[in-house]
Amino acid sequence: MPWRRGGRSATSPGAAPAESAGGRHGARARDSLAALRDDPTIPAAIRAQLAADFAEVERLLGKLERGDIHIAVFGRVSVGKSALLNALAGRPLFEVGVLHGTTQVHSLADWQEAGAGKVVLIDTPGIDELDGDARERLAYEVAGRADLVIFVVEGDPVRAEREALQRLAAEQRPMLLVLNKADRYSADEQARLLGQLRGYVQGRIVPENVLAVAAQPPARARVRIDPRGEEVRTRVAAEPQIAALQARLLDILDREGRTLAALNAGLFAGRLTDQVSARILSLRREQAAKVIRGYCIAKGVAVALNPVPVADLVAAAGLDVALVVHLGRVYGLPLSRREAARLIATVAAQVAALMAGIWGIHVAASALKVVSAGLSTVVTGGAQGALAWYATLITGRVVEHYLRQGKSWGAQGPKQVVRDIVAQLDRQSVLREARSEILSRLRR
Ligand SMILES: Nc1nc2c(ncn2[C@@H]2O[C@H](COP(=O)(O)OP(=O)(O)O)[C@@H](O)[C@H]2O)c(=O)[nH]1
Ligand SMILES: [Mg+2]
Repeated sequence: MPWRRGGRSATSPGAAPAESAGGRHGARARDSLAALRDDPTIPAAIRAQLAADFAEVERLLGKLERGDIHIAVFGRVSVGKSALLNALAGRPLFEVGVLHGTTQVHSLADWQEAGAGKVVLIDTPGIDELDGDARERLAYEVAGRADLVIFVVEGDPVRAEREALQRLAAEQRPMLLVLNKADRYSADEQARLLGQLRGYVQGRIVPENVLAVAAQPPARARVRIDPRGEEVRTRVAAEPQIAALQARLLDILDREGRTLAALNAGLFAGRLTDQVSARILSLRREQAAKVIRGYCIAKGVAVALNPVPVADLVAAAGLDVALVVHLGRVYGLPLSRREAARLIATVAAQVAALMAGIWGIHVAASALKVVSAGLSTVVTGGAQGALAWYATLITGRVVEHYLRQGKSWGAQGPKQVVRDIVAQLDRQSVLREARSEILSRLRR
């Protein structure tokens, strides 16, 4: 007879779910998922790149809405994962004894209680059927979906099992560790094995969640004497011994079911948020690099055509409100022209201090050095243009840094930011690239 959830009115969702921990967590998880789904600042390109994850967002929202709980079994091939799910379901939903199992999902409608969702059982292939990489992917995939993982072993865990246990526990996935085929062990052996398993997962799985079961004990032979006095042998299917696991699962589902589902959805939303922000950042970096380069070229060519005294170069290169406003848009932090002008004044002061003050002459000399023979106006202009390019690049990168920190210079202040960025840039190669780019444009 399949076991059922429910029967405890205190946990029925009608009983002020918003007040319960599960309800609160659920609401928070729903909010973060909905925020991801509806965020208008996530570019379409990123939504397309992460299409599968955004589909998962929809799925999880529906699942939270219904209150479904997903339980997955996990473990080596032939430990009895499918048999255990069948025993829990009370009917043969999953094929037992197949060597190359696949991931299979069955919903248990008859676990349904009024208002609460389904319990969904997920069977997985054995982890040692696959090569190492695939095993890892699978571990991640299963763990990423299930609200609760039942890790099944049939004895001392082998290396592959220990690795998978560690990995799943590291993902903070709620987990039960089940020793199956208990019928093969004496009471003493069982106690010893359970002790070992509990020690092994100490700090990761609480002792109550490490249990012994017999999902499909072998049929027993029964000998009967018939009326003629002859022995008749029959095989009697043995009942699964899973009462302890059922009780534990019911308890977990009743008390924490909604919290588990919310935790799972929350973990997913957190991971996806991180991924989305990483991608947005790299997309913005790419766009910003293009914008800055565009301004470097424009500025470099303009200065090359109208060479200015070196002293004016910084001002000419630095006072570029348009660049700053443009970068603000790339980073989704719009800047007014006035704000941009103030920002530029700050940056220009620092860049000027570095360029004109300490090594202004040195930079100018190195920019000019290569072209010392037969200086034509165009070539001199090219060298000056290269300096303007260099200053624009520094300005752009510094402003980008400021924007990335959410319009802040951070603890070190603008001076240090400018110094760091100047130190990151390979001056000679920037000047070389600038010169050749400018000259090629001038020749055109
Ligand atoms: N002795 C014993 N055998 C079991 C038990 N549970 C499952 N088996 C057997 O173990 C084998 C593998 O079971 P299966 O559920 O297909 O394992 P899976 O690969 O982990 O899904 C089958 O032959 C089952 O009959 C159990 O509790 N005791
Ligand atoms: Mg199986």
